[in-house]
Amino acid sequence: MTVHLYAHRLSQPSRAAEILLRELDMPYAWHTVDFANGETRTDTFAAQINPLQTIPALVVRDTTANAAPFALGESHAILRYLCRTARNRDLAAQWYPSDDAERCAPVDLWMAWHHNHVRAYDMFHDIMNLHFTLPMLKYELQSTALKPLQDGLRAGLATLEHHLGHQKNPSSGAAATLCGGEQPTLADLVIACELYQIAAVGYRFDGFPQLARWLEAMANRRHFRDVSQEIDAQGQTIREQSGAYLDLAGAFS
Ligand SMILES: N[C@@H](CCC(=O)N[C@@H](CS)C(=O)NCC(=O)O)C(=O)O
Repeated sequence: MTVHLYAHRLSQPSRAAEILLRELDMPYAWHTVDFANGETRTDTFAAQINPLQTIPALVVRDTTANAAPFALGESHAILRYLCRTARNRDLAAQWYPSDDAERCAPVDLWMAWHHNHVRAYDMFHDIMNLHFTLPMLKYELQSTALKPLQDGLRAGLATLEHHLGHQKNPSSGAAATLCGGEQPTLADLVIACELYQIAAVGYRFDGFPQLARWLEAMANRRHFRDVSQEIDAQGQTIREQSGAYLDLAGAFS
């Protein structure tokens, strides 16, 4: 049985899936999908990998049996599937306590919340567009394109800050986690991957100290760090070439 991950390191939900595979110590075959150039929109991809035409996508192939491969799209479904099938049950239960309805419910809650309140305000592409394709309109677009997204995300950041401030700190002295446990869960993972995307280009969260500490703790996990190297490099390039025209560091101070 081989798990194949179709993904890209510059895609937030792709990184969440890859980080989890590593955290759960699950072997996997990696396939880079050039989503920016339409590879997910090809007939082959839709027919064989993911009819929803997005990454990440997971395909589990059993080479010993004649069974059709099991294919799955949507990062949240993939993350839950990995936790449900991982050999190391204790480790999987830390990320997604599926046998404990009360502990699992807040993980599901924050995962559901993530798509509408954090992912919806993805600013990375607008920053890239500002920088690469519309150099003469940078200042104007900062206010028309980025400001509404920043304002939308700020409300979500405030919710997270308030929530984290009311979570008990783990006995280890580490940063609080979203669902109150000693270890992060899938909820922490999906939201951290999303926010890290804009941290990579220089956004800081100084006005949200609990959130900043929580994100730093997530970003310092070994697998998170390793899988984030490409987004770090991409973010740095954009940051260096953008000069000071974008107020990234001060936007959430
Ligand atoms: N809700 C989906 C979102 C996936 C998504 O937006 N993936 C982007 C890359 S970050 C993609 O595949 N885009 C290709 C396209 O839209 O053609 C998930 O969580 O998996």
